[in-house]
Amino acid sequence: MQDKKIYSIRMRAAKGGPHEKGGKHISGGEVLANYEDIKKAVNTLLDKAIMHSRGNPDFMQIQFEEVEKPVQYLAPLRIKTNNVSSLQEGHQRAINLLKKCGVPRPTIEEAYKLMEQSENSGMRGAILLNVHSGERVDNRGEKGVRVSRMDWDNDNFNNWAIRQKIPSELKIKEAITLATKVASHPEIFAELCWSDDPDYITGYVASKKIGYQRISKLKEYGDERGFRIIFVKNVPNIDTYIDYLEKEPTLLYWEEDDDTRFN
Ligand code: PML
Ligand code: MG
Repeated sequence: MQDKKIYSIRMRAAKGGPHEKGGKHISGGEVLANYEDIKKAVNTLLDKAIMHSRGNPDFMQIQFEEVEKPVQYLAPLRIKTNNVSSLQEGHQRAINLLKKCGVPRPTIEEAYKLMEQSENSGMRGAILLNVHSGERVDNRGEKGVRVSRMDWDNDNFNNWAIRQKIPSELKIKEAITLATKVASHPEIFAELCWSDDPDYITGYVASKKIGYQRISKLKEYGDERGFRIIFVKNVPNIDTYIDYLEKEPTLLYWEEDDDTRFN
């Protein structure tokens, strides 16, 4: 893939009209592909959105564009699954992991307050929180920041998944790809995420320090509220984060030798 042009293919789907006209977010997706794989990528994204547990979309946009910046290649974060037996235990585990990443307790409380206050069931992107003050810093409102332009070759992911004894599911591939990109920014402390899909209750806390720590229960079945909170260091220009998260083309690549799993 290295010598060829690479294209970013992105999809967003909503119900009740486009997102910007108040439609409910149904699905979003990202693929990086060679020119000859664009058709396959479009189909993958179409499939993802067309039969979704959040509902059938009546708006969908799939776009592609050439990626001009050089691609950064990253090894996937090491992975651990934390099996918990209740929602409360799940969140306690998440809080402890965030503390391990250096997020102060008051900031974690601010993050939870923000999520509790949110009536929004259709947040598409991530919230960026200042790790020191607990203040939201992205100014993106309901839209949040969409981490974009990243992917992981299916075969390489499948080999990795077999080795880790993890289901070879697109959802997991996408989540680890995104979390690895986020965590590789030197000034990002941690990420906390759970899905907005009503039939998916596993979430995670991730960082370079703790790896990708899945937590088997972070919400109840049927709940359509999902969140992604990225804890960032205080920097003079927040656009440097946003630019990295949205624009830096990133591909994951796993080699058996750099397998550092510890579960
Ligand atoms: C999402 O669906 O938006 C996020 C899924 C996060 C958890 C994936 C996993 O590790 O099972
Ligand atoms: Mg979703």
